[in-house]
Amino acid sequence: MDSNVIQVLAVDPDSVQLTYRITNGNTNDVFRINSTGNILVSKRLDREITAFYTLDVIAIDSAGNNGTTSVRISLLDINDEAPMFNQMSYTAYVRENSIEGTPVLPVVGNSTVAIQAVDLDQPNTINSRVVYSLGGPGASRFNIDSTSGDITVARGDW
Ligand SMILES: [Ca+2]
Ligand SMILES: [Ca+2]
Ligand SMILES: [Ca+2]
Repeated sequence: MDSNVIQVLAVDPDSVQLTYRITNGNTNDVFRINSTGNILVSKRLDREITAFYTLDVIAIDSAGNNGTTSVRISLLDINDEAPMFNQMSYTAYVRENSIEGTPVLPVVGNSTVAIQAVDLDQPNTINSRVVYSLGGPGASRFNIDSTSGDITVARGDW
């Protein structure tokens, strides 16, 4: 925390001591500005909640005259979100004489559902890419598409 984001500097020909304030855009007070115009992180940032900030910053001299600027801050993603499945568990039914490649379709009520996990990190980056695999007893009897999550029967010789 308290890492320096940016320094804003205002110049005033007839005043040495300026006061800086963030007047707008500082959602949840995640940033603060110090007496030298440095904008610091003061709370934990989360790109998955707020990815961009536009701060209005004001510099005030001893007579109350002021100047304003705006500071745009973009949060760069880190891989801090885990994939989450759309169901806590899945149930599927497969006939015992099913041949290799038969789809294994989980059912909820009367309809089939796709096995799918979402990862809230930045879309279309490695940070949000989900790779599916199977584990546990009997996993060798089935194949899963690592990209789509679709499960099929691997061998029919039950
Ligand atoms: Ca996050
Ligand atoms: Ca992730
Ligand atoms: Ca993230």
